[in-house]
Amino acid sequence: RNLRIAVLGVGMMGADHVTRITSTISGARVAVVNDYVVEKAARLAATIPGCRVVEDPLDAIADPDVDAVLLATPGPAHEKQLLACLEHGKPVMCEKPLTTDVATSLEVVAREAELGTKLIQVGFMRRFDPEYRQLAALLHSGQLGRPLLLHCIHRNVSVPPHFDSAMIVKDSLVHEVDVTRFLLNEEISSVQIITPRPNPRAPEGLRDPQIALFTTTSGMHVDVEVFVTTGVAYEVRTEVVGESGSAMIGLDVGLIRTSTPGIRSGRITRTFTERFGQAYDIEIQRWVDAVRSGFRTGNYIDGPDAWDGYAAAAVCAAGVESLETGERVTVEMVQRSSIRSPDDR
Ligand code: ISE
Repeated sequence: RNLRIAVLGVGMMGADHVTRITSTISGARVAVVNDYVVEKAARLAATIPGCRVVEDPLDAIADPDVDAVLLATPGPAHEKQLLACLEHGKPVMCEKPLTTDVATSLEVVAREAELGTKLIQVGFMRRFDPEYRQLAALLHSGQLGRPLLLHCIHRNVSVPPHFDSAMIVKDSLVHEVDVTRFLLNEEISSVQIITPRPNPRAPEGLRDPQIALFTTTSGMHVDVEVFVTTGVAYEVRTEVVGESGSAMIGLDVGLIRTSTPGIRSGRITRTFTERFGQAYDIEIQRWVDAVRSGFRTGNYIDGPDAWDGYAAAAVCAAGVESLETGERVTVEMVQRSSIRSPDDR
């Protein structure tokens, strides 16, 4: 039987997932949609056979005709909704962030551990992007030697009007936090954010661009340029420098060379839904497959888990602190071994 999914929050990302599940993903359908703007949910539901609106997100989670939940609501709503998913035993794909602060992220991790079953996957989609997977495979094959450095660029055309300087850390830089942990396989131990002269085109008061410096536990260095108001293109590049070689992704997206001497030009994506469309497709298909077999095997996720969401929150909290002081800030995290499941007792 097809997995019956409730999609909570049908803004840009949620609506994109509804289309994806309806037209690309096999083995699942959108059974319920919910949004705090009820009319928006109703308009969308009317276009999908067998889909209905449930007005209260907690009722949507508890609904007996919902097998799994896709959370694309604003970050501040996640904590309550994730805890409800755990309470009702519903597998959930949670768009980042897990929650908006460290304490509540840890609370979610601990509550899930008490259940003894991982129900929560976090939507760090770059881990599913074919280019990132190639980069990870190359690095992990040892062909670059041991990694020393990561250089990253993360540029957006624009951001919504409510986007503030801390959101550049928590919503945008968070992806490089996860990429660092995924590629280097280590926790980030300190963060420093440098704020150069802001882009005059950025809204008043927005510290954009920002330069972030991470140190990992074994002393590797990561630098990131995050610049979210370029007005030009969506550009995400990552270069790994190892002891015996380097490799970069994000440069040659549909590259076209023109015949003009000295000019290299190419086609570049404008949005993250376009650049990472394939990553989202792979992410959601694998999640659906995992959840469907999970009802037999007890394993409902295939990707980053609640701990990855918590670690990202801890690094971003240090980043936001550094944004205020300009100093390097140590990341405060509990030991993973302190999170106990019933099996450990
Ligand atoms: C957005 O929320 C995302 O997740 C995108 O991947 C990122 O590029 C953008 O900066 C964020 O606002």
